[in-house]
Amino acid sequence: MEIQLWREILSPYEQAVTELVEKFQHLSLEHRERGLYSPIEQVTGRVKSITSILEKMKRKNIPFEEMEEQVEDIAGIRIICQFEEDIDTVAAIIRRVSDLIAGRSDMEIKCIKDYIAHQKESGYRSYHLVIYYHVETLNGPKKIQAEIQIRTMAMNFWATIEHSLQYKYKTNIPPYVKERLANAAQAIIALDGEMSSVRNEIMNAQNSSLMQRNLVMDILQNIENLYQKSNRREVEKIQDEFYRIYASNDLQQLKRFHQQLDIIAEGYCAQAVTSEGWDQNL
Ligand code: 0O2
Repeated sequence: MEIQLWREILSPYEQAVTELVEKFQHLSLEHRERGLYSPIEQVTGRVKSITSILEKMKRKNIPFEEMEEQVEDIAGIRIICQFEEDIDTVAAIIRRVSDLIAGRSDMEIKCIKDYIAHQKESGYRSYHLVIYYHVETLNGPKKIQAEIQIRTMAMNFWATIEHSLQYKYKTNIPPYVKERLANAAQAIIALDGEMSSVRNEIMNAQNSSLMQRNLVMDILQNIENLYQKSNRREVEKIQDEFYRIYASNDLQQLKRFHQQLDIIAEGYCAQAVTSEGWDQNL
């Protein structure tokens, strides 16, 4: 058997994890920057440890030559959502990205394992997509596999605890602990259901606080721009007015103030262009 150069084998997987985590984090940021609710709460990734790869190969009787095809989760991405409905949204985004540009996409779905519709015997629930992902390496392009796990915060809580117990007890989790875990899994289903039932209220509250944050940032930026171009006294008055409205916690008033400030800023902009024109004509 050839010597296994693990660092070389795993390097493209490390690259894939870094790139994929960044892609999904960017997607989440884009939502927030546009003042939209993001279905992605948190993204993490890891390359499976060598012992964990070897352990899986032993358990599933996988020969070395087939490791990269059969161990599908060497690169693993975990996307945590607030609500169960968000899981479908994220999965749909991944399906769209891989379908939309089929043939040109750097991502292609190999298979889906829906452990939410089909909960595992252990009580584990999560939505898995195994994808093929293209990375550029020093030796040229390489197509590798990555597993994307999508789950709610509550599902993640359960899975994290259960996973650590698997380490403690190996495969022999005592029956009374198994039963407790099964009960906890039921409680997680109920919790996710409860949270979904107040999803609209929670989303509205989150959206308005996000909108307020974006408005405030925009207003402060506008005030700073005005400070460069106009009379200091006038800008001070505008700033005082902003702090007064901000303290009143009235989102509608804040929106109106934002619009007025935009008009003032445009006025200054037009003035600057005209005076530049004058300067050139002189
Ligand atoms: P780690 O530590 O996460 O890297 P399997 O036969 O179940 O081991 P399979 O069929 O190749 O694996 O893929 P599957 O079922 O999609 O599982 C891969 C990963 O899903 C696991 O990785 C876990 O992260 C998670 N998972 C699957 N089943 C369970 C479960 O019952 N409990 C918990 N907590 N997590 C689960 P690994 O291999 O465990 O390693």
